Amino acid sequence: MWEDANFSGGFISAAAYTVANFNSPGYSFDNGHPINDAVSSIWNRTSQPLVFYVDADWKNACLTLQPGASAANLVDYGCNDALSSYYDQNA
Ligand SMILES: [Ca+2]
Repeated sequence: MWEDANFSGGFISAAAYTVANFNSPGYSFDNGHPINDAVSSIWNRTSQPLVFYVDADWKNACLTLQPGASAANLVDYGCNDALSSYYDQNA
């Protein structure tokens, strides 16, 4: 996940397939900025479909990314600088 559109700016490689709340210790971009309400582009490099949510605890789904799929600009999905959790759809 990146802080800016087109896979640029601060970056975090999220190891877990499920994160309930981005507003948690350790969830910062590599530039130190918090990721909560700040993600602008995503590439799903896992082998599972991931659902991304505007609120913590998997509330208010915004988009689903299949394995290998990406979203270059979350403005296109209506949830730029808004994501707070994600979930492995097959979990
Ligand atoms: Ca952003």
